[in-house]
Amino acid sequence: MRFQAIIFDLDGVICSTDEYHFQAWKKIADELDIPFDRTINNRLRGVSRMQSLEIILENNPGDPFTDTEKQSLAADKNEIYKDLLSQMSEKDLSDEVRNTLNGLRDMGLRLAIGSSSKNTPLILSRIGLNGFFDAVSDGNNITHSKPHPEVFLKAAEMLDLFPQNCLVVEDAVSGAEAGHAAGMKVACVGDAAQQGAGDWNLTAFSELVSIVEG
Ligand code: B16
Ligand code: MG
Repeated sequence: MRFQAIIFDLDGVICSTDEYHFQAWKKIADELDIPFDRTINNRLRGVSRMQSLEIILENNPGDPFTDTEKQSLAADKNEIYKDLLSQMSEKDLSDEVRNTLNGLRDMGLRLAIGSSSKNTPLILSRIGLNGFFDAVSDGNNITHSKPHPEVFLKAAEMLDLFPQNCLVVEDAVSGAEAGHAAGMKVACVGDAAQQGAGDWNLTAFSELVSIVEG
């Protein structure tokens, strides 16, 4: 087999929480009269909460915000986002993703999460994947978010594997850059696949099986 482990991004790969990030930021931007659309939203994929806010504020027509005001806006966004997450259940894990994850595990691969999100534990428990992964590296154990490779290097370290034996799966261009900077091959889905950012650009999650078979 071509790899010993797969490190999955969470938002936009395992589940569609990327849409909830968009809705929550949209509400904050609308309240501030700042233009925000799905094209700008694609730049927020994989980057931290505070960096996402900075990207949104590039279009702020008014006076600059203080650091305290920015912290408060990010906290407000997270409350809206967590409210949206509270509606999630095991039904939000698609059959395709569930079956593919189980198939990859049956093939002997180790499976990990590499996400910039501090809400990773909450999301994994809502979709019924708490305890499923062999390692979880997320926004709570990193100091640099994607495109920095830290989150993926920490996941490989937790698995006790060399980076070159790990495949990253990403929906964000910043995440694909992070995987490559970590010395890993990258398979992309969604926006990053459309941008051609991966070594493989998938149209279906289940294509991962043939990639690892080589
Ligand atoms: P939080 P991923 C990332 O998760 C999201 O793509 C990105 O939009 C978000 O800003 C970031 O997590 C931080 O999320 O506010 O929950 O800590 O795609 O790396 O799984
Ligand atoms: Mg993502």
